[in-house]
Amino acid sequence: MQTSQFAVTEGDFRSLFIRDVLDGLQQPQKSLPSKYFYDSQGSQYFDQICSLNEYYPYRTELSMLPDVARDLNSILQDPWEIVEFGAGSLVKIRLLLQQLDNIEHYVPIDIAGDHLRQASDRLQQEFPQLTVLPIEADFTQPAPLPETLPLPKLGFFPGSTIGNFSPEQAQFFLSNIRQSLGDHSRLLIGVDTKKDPSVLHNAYNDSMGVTAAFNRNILNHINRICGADFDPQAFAHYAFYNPVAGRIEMHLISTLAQQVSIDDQMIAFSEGENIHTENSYKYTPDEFLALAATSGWERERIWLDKAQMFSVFLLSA
Ligand code: AVI
Repeated sequence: MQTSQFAVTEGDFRSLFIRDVLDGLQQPQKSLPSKYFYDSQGSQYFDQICSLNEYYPYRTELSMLPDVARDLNSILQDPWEIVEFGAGSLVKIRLLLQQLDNIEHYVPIDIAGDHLRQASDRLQQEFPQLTVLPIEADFTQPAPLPETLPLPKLGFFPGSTIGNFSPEQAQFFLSNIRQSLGDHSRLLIGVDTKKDPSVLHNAYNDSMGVTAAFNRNILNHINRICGADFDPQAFAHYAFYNPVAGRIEMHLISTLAQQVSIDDQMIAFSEGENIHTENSYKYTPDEFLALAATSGWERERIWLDKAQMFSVFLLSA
């Protein structure tokens, strides 16, 4: 297996992290970038969220992928390369690779380099005819793909991670990957649908409190990397569906007046003040197609599960 890295150094990562955190916490509406949920503890919490009954997106998309892959196999007749953005543990790609005959290279991109390389080694052993080329990089940042990948490309972006971007960020991301995947490319993307707000509410307010722990863990991550002294227990998890914006919002609410030190700066919180930690946008199929069209992607196919809980789109450049 060849590997390729566009990784930032540990020092760069720490300074960018501190800058992002202070930028967000010095605004009148305090906020934190949701990408900082995912240290190794946060990734474990997210895996637990995916196994919860209330959190329908993961299992619904997983149950759809074998049918999607069967249909895709008749569409992708020539040799292709798959590029997955934010590939994580490489679980979903297996469901595609088991059915797709014409994939020559698989390029998983993820910021968690060690985890990515281990998962890629395992995948390479399972699919010896495939060339696995992991890239350690922040997939949200525009980056050219290696020139050694000459075939037409299928981008893969499952899990409705697109919902964690604002519509403007989503448009920017979709335009960037349209450019890096090139003409004649396609994109297979999973998108959570609009639905009964109580179903959405329960998915982000699970009865076991895993989502609450996931939300608070961002403060542990900041403590460790930025040398801050947050007490996560002094913040309450608060998540709700905002029907006007069409998104779940997650917040952390300070349960008392307190001061937190972060890299020699003091940040004050009043009792009840909130930090906005995540948005998770939900789209009707038409809304999402309109957004994709503004980034140069056209509809080729849509799959919806029976209850229309989740959608998967095949878009073409
Ligand atoms: C990764 N992302 C699509 C998840 C979501 O549903 O927006 C993150 C998450 N946040 C709370 N629960 C899950």
